[in-house]
Amino acid sequence: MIWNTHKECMSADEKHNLQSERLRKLVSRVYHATPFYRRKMQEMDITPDDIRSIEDIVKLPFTTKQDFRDNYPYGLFAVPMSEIVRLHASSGTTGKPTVVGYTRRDLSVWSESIARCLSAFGTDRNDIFSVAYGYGLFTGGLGIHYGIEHLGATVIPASSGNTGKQIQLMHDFGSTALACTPSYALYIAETMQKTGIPRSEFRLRTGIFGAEPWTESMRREIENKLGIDAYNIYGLSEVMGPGVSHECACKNGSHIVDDHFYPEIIDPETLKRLPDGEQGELVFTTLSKEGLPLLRYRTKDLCSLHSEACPCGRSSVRMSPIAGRSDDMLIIRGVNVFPSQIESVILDIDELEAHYQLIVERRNKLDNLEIQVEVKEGYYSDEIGKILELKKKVASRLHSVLGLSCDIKLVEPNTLARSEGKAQRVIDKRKY
Ligand code: DLL
Repeated sequence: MIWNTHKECMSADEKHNLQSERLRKLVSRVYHATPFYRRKMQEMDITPDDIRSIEDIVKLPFTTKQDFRDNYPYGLFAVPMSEIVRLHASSGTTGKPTVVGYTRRDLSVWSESIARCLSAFGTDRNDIFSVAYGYGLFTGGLGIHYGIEHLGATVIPASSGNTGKQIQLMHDFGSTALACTPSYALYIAETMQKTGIPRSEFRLRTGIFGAEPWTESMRREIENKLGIDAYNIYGLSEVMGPGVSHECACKNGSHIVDDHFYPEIIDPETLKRLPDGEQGELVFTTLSKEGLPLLRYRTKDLCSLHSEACPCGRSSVRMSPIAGRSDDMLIIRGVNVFPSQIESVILDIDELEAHYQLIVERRNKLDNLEIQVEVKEGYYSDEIGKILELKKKVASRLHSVLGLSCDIKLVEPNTLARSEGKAQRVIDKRKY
């Protein structure tokens, strides 16, 4: 089913007019309400009058995660705090998180976008959704939650973790849809098989998976193991959260909600816009957001855009699956991790050397991050108690910064391989 036929199946002309009008209003709004953008536009010698149609978007400045850091926490907001009704946050490149704020109207656009996704997945008000994305500062749980309510379906706010209980809830409450990261879905599937409860006692039909990259082979594995139809949902906190794009029954790329989020692909080196079909860095302009409107936000996600007609009838531009990132961000169990965050924790601990290595692998279907770090001469001890104590300290500091537990392996001084060029800090052994 199509949730909003008028908006999702617009003709190219109608879409062009709507996007152009929204862009004009947006630029005028940020110019007057956000000193950061006014300054950037003045530096480029442009005013809102230079922006007449959506094609003029290439004249506008880019926004990056660094800009969030420089304006932490609320410097990019375009409304007074009295208009902001919700905050979320995601990982920044160092200690400080990226803070995002929503007005009441932003939340309603968000719910509308999610309702469009869920309809495209073939779910409706008769469905019962288990939401096993994390609730809290992460946008996954609450974002999808309110979209499900907007659809009129039933939501079970299970949040992530406690897999045995997840399975019991899905079984007893008759969940027909599961929303979580694809890697967690695989783990749930395996645990489900171990419980011995026959598949016929579950009503699960649909999976809503995203927040991390996954491949067709992973989709097949999840679909076979859980006996469901699995769909991709994409999004990022800065732009809104989940629901920026979604697959439809054709599973041939993800439709971008492009009346609200205008996509471009650029070459990450030259910053020049690339034509449809070419892979590059995905950039979004939030055409209607009030709280935190963004001009040309560089997502660092690599993919391509496609605007040929889709048999489902939606006329929105589609994006290919994310092929990688143009920065070093890792996604571990759905949590975004920058190696620089780990480095700054290590450098802050007196007993540790700045020599470390991160090893990411999938154990038992779940991502595992092992941090190997050298202990300074003089602090390394044969006494098990002392080493355990240091390990506990490192683990707890890292947990508070990353929001993720990881395995810490303290090693003797001068044992990690030294590199003669770029240090290879990250060994990612996962196969998607
Ligand atoms: O992960 C929002 C989300 C929640 C999307 C639940 C889907 C489902 P952030 O924590 O800000 O927001 O992380 C955003 O995650 O730039 C991508 O690199 C990656 N990502 C998100 N969805 C997908 C996906 C949420 N479907 C970052 N495929 C993005 C591949 C994804 N990567």
